[in-house]
Parts: sequence; structure tokens; C-alpha cells
Amino acid sequence: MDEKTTILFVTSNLGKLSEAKIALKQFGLNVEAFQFNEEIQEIQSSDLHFVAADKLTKAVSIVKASSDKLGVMVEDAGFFLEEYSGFPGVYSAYVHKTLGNQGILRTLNGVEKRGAIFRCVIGIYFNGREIFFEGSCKGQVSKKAKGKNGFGYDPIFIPDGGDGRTFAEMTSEEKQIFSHRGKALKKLRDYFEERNQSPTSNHGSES
Ligand code: ITT
Repeated sequence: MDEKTTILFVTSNLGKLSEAKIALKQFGLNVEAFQFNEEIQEIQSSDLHFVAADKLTKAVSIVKASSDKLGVMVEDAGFFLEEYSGFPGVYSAYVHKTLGNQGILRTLNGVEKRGAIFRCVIGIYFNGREIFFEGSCKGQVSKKAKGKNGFGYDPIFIPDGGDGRTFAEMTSEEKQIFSHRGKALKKLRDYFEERNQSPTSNHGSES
């Protein structure tokens, strides 16, 4: 694979990696995980964009701008519950590790307000610049965990506009039609396309 079609995704989350690979492969871009021994220390902030920007700066310094690759990518995501004014939001990874999906379902037991929203910010370092793409997906927390696909909160999240299945009951391609990540990755693809940066277009430089 041509290195100039490869984006290094600095993430510890294999679910995110797999979804990015599928979404960008259709566009001729290869996504590779960048392996590092220690997790990048995330700053504490209530703003996903701020966290993603900080992660990107750290990722680029670890990867050393990787001039032989097309870009370096990071993502910060969160799960925001209506009942708890957005919590866990930026604390979603910690809450998932500690409470898990069953814990979330227990705290919402008997609660009618089950609205939730996934948000993510993807940051990419490309042509010496940092660029960010956001995506969000509204839905409901299911009453029970359902499905085996996906990762994280997928078994308890039913996106609006779907057929009532949770993300974990969908294929990766189906999930991306609705998902925060699918929408942010589409913006990223459009960005490259607008700049004729697709691998078949000889890599025109950014104007
Ligand atoms: P990084 O190494 O990329 O930071 P992470 O798993 O720590 O990976 P985040 O902090 O961005 O990722 O994610 C916050 C939490 O939200 C974490 O528990 C994820 O599993 C979960 N999450 C993010 N996107 C999700 C999705 O599409 N479906 C289900 N859960 C998701």
C-alpha cells in the first residue's frame, strides 16, 4: 500500500480503528493503528474539541509528524445522557470501565427520560495543519443491552431514525449511516475530496 495513502490513527480503541478503516477504505485510504506502549494521557476538560486538539498535538509529537504518511489522526468521543445533563460526556471511558453498560441501565431503571447523544471530534494533522471534524448522533438508551457487534456503549444505544435496533445489532456499515463517527469521517472524506487528495488524484497540495 502506498504510504501516501496511509493515515496513522493514534488510538487504543480497536473498535474505532475498525470503523475508520471500513469508512475510509471505500475512498481508497488506508488506516493503520500507531502502536505505542503507553496510552496518551488525556487532559481533563469538559470540551471534546479541546481534548481532541491536545491529543493531536501529543500524537504528532510521538509520531514525529510521520512525513512518509498522508496524515496523523486522533479522535475523542463521549456519550451524553439527557437525564444527567450530559454526564458521563468527557468521562465516558472511565464510566464505561467502572459502571459498564449494566451499571448505566441500573441507574436509568424506571427513568422515562432516556435520551442520549454520542459526539466525537476527529483531529487530523495533514500538510502541516491540524484540522477537526465533528459528528453527533441522537438516540435513546435501550431498556436492555442487545447485540454483539461494535464496542463500548453500542449494546445500549438505539439511534433515532433507525429501525429500533441498537448499534450493537447493526453491521459496522449500518452503524456508520447514523453514527457520530460515520458523520465525522464523511466530513473528513469530503475535505480530502474537495482538495483532490484522493489516492487516485496524484495528491494535489492544499490551497
Ligand atoms: P482513544 O485511545 O482513541 O482515546 P478511548 O476508548 O479511550 O480511545 P474515548 O475516550 O474517545 O476513547 O471514548 C470514550 C468512551 O466512549 C469509551 O468508553 C468508548 O468505548 C466509548 N465510545 C466511543 N465511541 C463509541 C461508539 O461509537 N460506540 C460505543 N461506544 C463508544
